[in-house]
Amino acid sequence: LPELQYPERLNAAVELLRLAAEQPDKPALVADGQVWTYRELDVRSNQLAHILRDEMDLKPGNRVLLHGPNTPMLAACWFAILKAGGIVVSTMPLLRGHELAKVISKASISHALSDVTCRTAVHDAMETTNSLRHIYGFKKDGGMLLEMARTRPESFDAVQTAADDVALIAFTSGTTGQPKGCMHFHRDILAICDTFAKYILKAERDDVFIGSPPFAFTFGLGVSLLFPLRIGATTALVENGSPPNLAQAIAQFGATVCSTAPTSYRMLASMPDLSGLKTLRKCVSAGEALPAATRQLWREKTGIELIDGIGATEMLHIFISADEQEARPGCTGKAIPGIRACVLDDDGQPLPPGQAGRLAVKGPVGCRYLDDERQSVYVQNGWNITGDTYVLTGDGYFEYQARSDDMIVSSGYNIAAPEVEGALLRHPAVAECAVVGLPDDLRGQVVSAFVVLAPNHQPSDLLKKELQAFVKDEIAPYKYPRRIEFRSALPKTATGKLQRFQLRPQAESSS
Ligand code: 3UK
Repeated sequence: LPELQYPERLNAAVELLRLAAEQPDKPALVADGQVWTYRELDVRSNQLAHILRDEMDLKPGNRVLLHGPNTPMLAACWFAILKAGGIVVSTMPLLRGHELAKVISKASISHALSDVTCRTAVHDAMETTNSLRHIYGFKKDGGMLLEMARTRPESFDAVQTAADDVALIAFTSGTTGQPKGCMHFHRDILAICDTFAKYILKAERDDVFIGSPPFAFTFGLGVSLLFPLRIGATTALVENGSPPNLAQAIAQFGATVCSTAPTSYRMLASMPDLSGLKTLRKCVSAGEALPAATRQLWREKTGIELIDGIGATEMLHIFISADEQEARPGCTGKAIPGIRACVLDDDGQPLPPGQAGRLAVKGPVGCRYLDDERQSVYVQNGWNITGDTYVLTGDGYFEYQARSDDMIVSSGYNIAAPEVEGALLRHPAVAECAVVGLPDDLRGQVVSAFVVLAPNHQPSDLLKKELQAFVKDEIAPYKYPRRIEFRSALPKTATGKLQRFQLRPQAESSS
């Protein structure tokens, strides 16, 4: 793609704020009680960059921890760090001290900018790490740090980084074990805007973006910061993206483009009154497989066809997707423009359409782990092996099966956990569920479901039988869960994904 030919010298923060000159008074960021125009975002991030360089002694290439919920100030700091030549390391707002400490030492972090609401965790982390030298706190509307910044010059000579200098280190959410740090370049930040956002999402300048995932999850960074600013749109930032909050904020800001996870769409759709969502026109679902039932439910309730897309921290953002016209239930979509994708067997040979195998992708952005040992597992012969099992159809659609480690082999049958979950979710008594293969002498593994019941449903043996019969009716009978256990909650990552490995007997710490 011609748009992916970036100049050798490129600072993503400067590029993303280019439209500030053209539309200085247009709101770039809105949040509860705050409106930041394009000019303000540009000027404040320049002033903050002065503080980073002059007060905090930031040198190009230093790694800066950015910690807090999505707020205008967090966004301004993100731009300031890149303008000053630093590398952004965003962390999930709810991380505890010991989890932050791991990130700080793995990424050799020297500086931190933290929302005061999460400062305790940063201070706890400092006690066990020694690389961190400078910490500044800020309030969501700026606080002292912004007061200080306001006294600095309004312009800043942004560091002329190379297009392939590292701009950010993103940590995976640990769906299968320990979080891993992934490095991405300045050009990668623009590349995701100029591929997925440009060709699949196709939002416009008048759009108001909103979403639940924090910037620390690259899904959220893209949909709530990079995509809207790249096209000069407005983004509404929410600190807590739970479905009720998100619904309230959509109505408050008149949001038109919403991004969140499948479970969240399911919960939004079950609200008694959906009139607050009427401004929405485009909705992106990512993070986990989108059950066909959720796609259908959302379309029935809102008239909107979800844009499903599979992305990964390793790939920065979405690489297989389909717009509203091309969407096909049960399929994630096709390789997006600029990306090549195929399905490989265990020896790395391409499989013909119709056969399940390992998804492999290649494009402008790829995996670069901080630690080298994992690199050769994810990247093989130049292909990124995402750890997902897919079937490629004859006409180029990728049909999701499961995370490769969530394929269950029972009595010689291959069963994809998400398919069984999808069937269970169609039963009204099921609010949430997770399916795993538990070791079994007879069958090797036995399909086992952990079910969270919807309000007004009580656990009973009778209900177990009913659910089993229900699944047998919905999908091939051999896939039904022979074991069912009721739980009040399921183990999840900070990004809200199921941690199925926690439900298996010994938690593995691999990949
Ligand atoms: C799974 C999906 C089926 C899949 C992400 C959009 O989720 C993101 O990144 P993570 O590193 O996890 C990656 C893994 O999550 N997955 C994500 N989306 C889908 N599975 N259908 C989907 N639509 O196993 C993948 O390998 O946390 C998503 C943008 C940026 C991201 N980082």
